[in-house]
Amino acid sequence: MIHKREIMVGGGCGGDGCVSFRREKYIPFGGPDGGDGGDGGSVIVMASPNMVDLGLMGWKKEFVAGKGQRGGGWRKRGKRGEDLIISVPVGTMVSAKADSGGEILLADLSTPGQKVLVAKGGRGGLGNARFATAVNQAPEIASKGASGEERHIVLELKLITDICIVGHPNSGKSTLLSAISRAKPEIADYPFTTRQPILGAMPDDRRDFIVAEIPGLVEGAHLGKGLGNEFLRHAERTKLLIYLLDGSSPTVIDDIGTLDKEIALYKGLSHKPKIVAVNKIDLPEVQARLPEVKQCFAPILSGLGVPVFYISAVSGQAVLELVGKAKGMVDQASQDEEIIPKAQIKVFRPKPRK
Ligand SMILES: Nc1nc2c(ncn2[C@@H]2O[C@H](COP(=O)(O)OP(=O)(O)OP(=O)(O)O)[C@@H](O)[C@H]2O)c(=O)[nH]1
Ligand SMILES: [Mg+2]
Repeated sequence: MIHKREIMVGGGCGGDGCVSFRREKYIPFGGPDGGDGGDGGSVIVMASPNMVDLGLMGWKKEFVAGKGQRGGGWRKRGKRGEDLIISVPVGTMVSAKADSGGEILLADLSTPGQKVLVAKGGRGGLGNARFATAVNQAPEIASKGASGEERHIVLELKLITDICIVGHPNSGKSTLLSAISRAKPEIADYPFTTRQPILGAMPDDRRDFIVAEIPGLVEGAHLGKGLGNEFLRHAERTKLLIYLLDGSSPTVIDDIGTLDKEIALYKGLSHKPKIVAVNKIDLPEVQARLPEVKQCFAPILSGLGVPVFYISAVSGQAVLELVGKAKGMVDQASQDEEIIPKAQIKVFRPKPRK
């Protein structure tokens, strides 16, 4: 899965203006009638619901929109150049690289169909008809079409989800995702089966909730270990985190600490609402240790206001209760977001270069 791409975009050149004179029988000195050139097309980046990966836009590095056509006689204006639309997944942040090396956010394409113009086409040149004056009634000049804007653009995908399941490798994230959503991820008894984020839609009467599983986190993930923080970026814009713990892990009590540390160390994740789910309680050895685990977790988690569920993703035990709570917390988080408006993102719209 490709999360970040850098591309060059260029607006199309404007078409040149035309030098032409009206020549008709019985109309001597018909005058200048050269038309203007058409404007160049622009490059537009658009969020498409059918895209899930920036890799799907191909490996082209340069995207240039169509040129405007030359003007013609009879004051005919040249045809406008075709716009070039680049489709990207919903959740793509579009920035322009500044000369200083920094990045300026142009748009956060968070809804399907949302567009941003990233390189404007050049204006068409003027035909000689425009240059006629009382003193110069037969100008033989026309202007050239302007070149289009050129920019270095950075596209970064950060998935927008309602729920994100995080956990150590093999804890049962894919099994839980397939139990609660329509996704059919690969499930296997070895770590790192899932190597890229997987999205699933969880149906509900009102709307589908979008659930994601990100690959297993190991200690040091925020520093890039294991499959690393490459994927934690996709948890940045979720409304709820489900910490999924493997109940059969001999270190289940410590596991929650290491998992939480990785999440807390990654920017912007520590304040997210969370639910803890201890998985695989269908196994007899997990059942045997359950009272001890509960005794340990209950006081800490209730003190923090974090709900905890003891579930089996395989048998479905307590999964419905977990889902009910998760949906409620997502709704609450959405309402809170509406009350506290998001920090205003400054959108720069630089003027095209002359
Ligand atoms: N007994 C039991 N086994 C489970 C349960 N949930 C998952 N498993 C098993 O645990 C193993 C790992 O499950 P996955 O769903 O692939 O785990 P994962 O967390 O997605 O693993 P990675 O993608 O490799 O990080 C598989 O053999 C599953 O069958 C459960 O509730 N009970
Ligand atoms: Mg998996």
